Amino acid sequence: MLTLHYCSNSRAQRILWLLEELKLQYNLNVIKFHPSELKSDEHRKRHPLGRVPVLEEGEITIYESGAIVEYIISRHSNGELKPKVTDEYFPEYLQWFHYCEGMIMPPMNTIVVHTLILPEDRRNEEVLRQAKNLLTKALKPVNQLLEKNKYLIDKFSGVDFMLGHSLFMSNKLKCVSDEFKNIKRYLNLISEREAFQKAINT
Ligand SMILES: N[C@@H](CCC(=O)N[C@@H](CS)C(=O)NCC(=O)O)C(=O)O
Repeated sequence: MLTLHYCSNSRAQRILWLLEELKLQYNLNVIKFHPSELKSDEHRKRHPLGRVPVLEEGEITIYESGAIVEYIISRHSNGELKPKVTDEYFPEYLQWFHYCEGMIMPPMNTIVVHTLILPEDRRNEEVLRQAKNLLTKALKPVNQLLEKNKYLIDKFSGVDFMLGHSLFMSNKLKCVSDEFKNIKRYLNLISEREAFQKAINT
């Protein structure tokens, strides 16, 4: 049985969304987004940094949201949600899958730190301005991509759980300007999915 260690409003939503789309059976362990639970000895045994998401299956414990998405798709999706290596969309799949943690999340993390996490007297306006600027630049090619594609690659795929969710988080932080019309259209599209709604409302 799969067990997902989960916090609301976090990257763990990516995994819950995927489990729901695939209609898999799973246990959900909801953890409070607070050091008392995330940094507990119990949770640090699963993730040495005390973070989410973490997935367990039998003796296997795996963290890093991208690795978890790949693991579930490889072992539990019956060939769905990922192009074959010989498929023309395979390179695009890899690129946009990794663009999420590589290009979107670093400035997003800085924005979260300097708007929500640090006490007000330690927030830095200049650092925040640079991070917002960087995020806007990183979103531009995604907006262009969505000019030609309904989903992030030709079909609904693992990229949507990763990059798609990071677009949702960016928008929630009010970092997707109205000029990114294709991203807004895409966010409306994924919002119609029942599995996505379940993930963002848990
Ligand atoms: N690259 C990791 C990032 C994991 C991560 O930073 N998760 C955040 C929630 S979105 C967390 O657990 N933060 C708690 C903390 O930093 O104490 C992944 O994709 O899984």
